[in-house]
Formats: sequence, structure tokens, C-alpha cells
Amino acid sequence: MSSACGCMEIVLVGRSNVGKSSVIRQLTGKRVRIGRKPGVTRKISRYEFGELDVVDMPGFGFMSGVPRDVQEKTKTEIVRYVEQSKKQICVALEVVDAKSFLEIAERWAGRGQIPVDVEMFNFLNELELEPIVVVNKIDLIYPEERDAVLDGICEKLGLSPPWRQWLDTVFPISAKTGEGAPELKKLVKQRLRERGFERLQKYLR
Ligand SMILES: Nc1nc2c(ncn2[C@@H]2O[C@H](COP(=O)(O)OP(=O)(O)OP(=O)(O)O)[C@@H](O)[C@H]2O)c(=O)[nH]1
Ligand SMILES: [Mg+2]
Repeated sequence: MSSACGCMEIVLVGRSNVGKSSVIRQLTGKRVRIGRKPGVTRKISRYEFGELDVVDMPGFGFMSGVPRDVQEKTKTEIVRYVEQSKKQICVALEVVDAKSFLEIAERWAGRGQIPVDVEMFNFLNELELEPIVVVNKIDLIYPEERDAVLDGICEKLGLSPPWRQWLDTVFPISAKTGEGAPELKKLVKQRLRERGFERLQKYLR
């Protein structure tokens, strides 16, 4: 199910409940549905803004009450969608949860597995989509701990710390308080310009 009008797309991926829908609200001002229970966005949701579509992918990874095979299917669906829509995607955002990312990543690493977020990041990079990792819920991290958390996230993603070297790739925000949101919007607009889509900037308010 790609865009009917052949519009360009901003695509958001991320685990369930990390705040993808909240980030869309911050970027576009559109009051998309936000849930308290993980797994609210089960289907690919498309929000249309003139020649720009913002595409909210279903959350991947563990969700309580969702069988494993459904989780796997969701991931496959996302991968397939991104591969097929690659040409239309002008910006890819991978949203992660500042509070739980490292804990989950360590758990996976402890089992000798690549964390699904890292796998997704690598996949988007392989497709040359240059994903922006939006580190959301930064309000839940004490200010004095933020550098360490962001350095840790960078390390897991294979980006050598300090995280501030990667300001165009790893971006902390709070979609709840709005902290960092104007700067993220600026970065997304910059990406649009770099890719020759100046005209789409106006849809980000
Ligand atoms: N503290 C805090 N909570 C947030 C932030 N962003 C989102 N939330 C909360 O996290 C929960 C999930 O937000 P959503 O935007 O629905 O997350 P999602 O990734 O779209 O979730 P699914 O559609 O279920 O995959 C909601 O209760 C939000 O209010 C944030 O920056 N800080
Ligand atoms: Mg959602």
C-alpha cells in the first residue's frame, strides 16, 4: 500500500509505544491518535499533506498480548514496505525510547542477538535512507545523565561517542514537553532541502 498520488514520504519506524505518533504530532501539528497501551498503531497509517505523506509504521518488537508470529509479521511488513517505497522516501525517522533503549539492547546482546532497533537502523542505512534516530522521551532522563545515555545509544548503533558528533543522526527530543522538537523539525527540513524537496518544507509546522 504505497502512496496513491506518488507523493514523497516521511516514514517513521520504531518499537511499539516509543512515541512515533507523538513525534508526528510535533512535526506536523496533526492530531494523530496517541495511545497509552503499546500497539495502538497496528496498521501502516498514512497522513496526507498535499504532496507529502507522513507514514506511521506499526510498532515492532515485544508487545504484551501480541503473539510472537504477529510481531515477526509486523517486522517483515515494515521491511517490505520500506524496500518497495524506497524511491518515494525522502526522510526516514527511527524513533527510540531514551529510557528503555539501552536496557532492551543489553538484554538482546546478552542473548547474543542484535537488538531489533539496531537491525532496523542498519537496514535503513543499507538502503541509503540515512535514518535520523529520534531519541524520544528524553524528559524521563535526568539532565546530568543524558550524555551518558546518548553515548550508550550511539555505541549500540555503531557510532563512536561522543554523541554530539552525530547531531544530524542521533537527535534527543521530548515529544511530550516539546523539548527539542523545533530543532528536529529544522533538521528534517534540512534533509528535505538536501534531497531537493524544498517545496515540501511547508508541510512541517
Ligand atoms: N514521558 C514521555 N512520554 C511520551 C513522550 N512521547 C510519547 N509519550 C507517551 O508514550 C505513549 C506512547 O506514545 P505514542 O505516540 O502513541 O507511541 P507510538 O510509538 O505511536 O505507539 P504505537 O502506535 O503503540 O506503536 C503515550 O502515552 C505518550 O503520551 C515523551 O517524549 N515523553
Ligand atoms: Mg502510534
